[in-house]
Amino acid sequence: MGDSSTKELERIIVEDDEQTEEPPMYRVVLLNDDYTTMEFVVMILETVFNKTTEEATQVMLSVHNSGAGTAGVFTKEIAETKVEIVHQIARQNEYPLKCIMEPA
Ligand code: TYC
Repeated sequence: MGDSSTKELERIIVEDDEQTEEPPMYRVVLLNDDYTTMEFVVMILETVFNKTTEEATQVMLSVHNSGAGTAGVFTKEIAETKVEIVHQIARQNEYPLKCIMEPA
């Protein structure tokens, strides 16, 4: 194969890679506090982050014991929406529960 067709193959491969590039992902991290109930955090993890009760309980306990923990990893817009929804439901229920997002 000639040098120019190798270059052409490389160009096609690079172009293909660029077209299939994954979007940047963001981790939504729940923060511990002393006032939000464990039950409420489990409910949030089940309803907003689609976790089973067992998974939700594990994440909640990990946040409770270590200060923070991952609720999930999402594209930017979905992560932003989930953070807003958590804060909105927490506010409505007068809990100080906070979560943040960070590049995954
Ligand atoms: N620390 C809280 C308690 O003892 C429970 C809790 C867990 C709160 C996780 C927030 O993100 C959190 N009631």
